[in-house]
Amino acid sequence: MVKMEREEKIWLGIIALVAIVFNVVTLSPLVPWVHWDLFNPPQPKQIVRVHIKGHKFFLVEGNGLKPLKAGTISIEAGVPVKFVATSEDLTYGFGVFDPEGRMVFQMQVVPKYENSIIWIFDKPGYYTVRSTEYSGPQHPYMFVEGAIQVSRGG
Ligand SMILES: [Cu+2]
Repeated sequence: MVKMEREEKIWLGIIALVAIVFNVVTLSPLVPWVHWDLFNPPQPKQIVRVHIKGHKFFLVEGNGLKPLKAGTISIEAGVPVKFVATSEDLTYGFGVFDPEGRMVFQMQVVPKYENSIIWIFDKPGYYTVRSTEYSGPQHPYMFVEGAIQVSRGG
């Protein structure tokens, strides 16, 4: 057995302590999403499918695509909604911004893949959709003001 110096033992102890503390903190209810991730993920009451192609956002309705405009997506506050975003060509971002312009969430939209996120809006209002991943010179125009109308839950 290799004989350890006193400092080595101390460092080994610190590393072990950091590992234990890290695991306890990341699995504890101190992190708000741990409960969802580990125990009971909310069941979405509504699924919103968004498709992106040629630097434009569309709402998927049946087998058709409807260009995303102000108020195209209607949601109730307090209801878990699953957003499924797909891309036909490039990697984009699907970012949602609240009426004050703050980002609420965003996800990367990788082509030929169902990218999804479940979200519960807590505040009514018109939310803006914007691409949050640079996708070429047309990227800054990937911006639909007030695309999501969140109404007060019943
Ligand atoms: Cu973009």
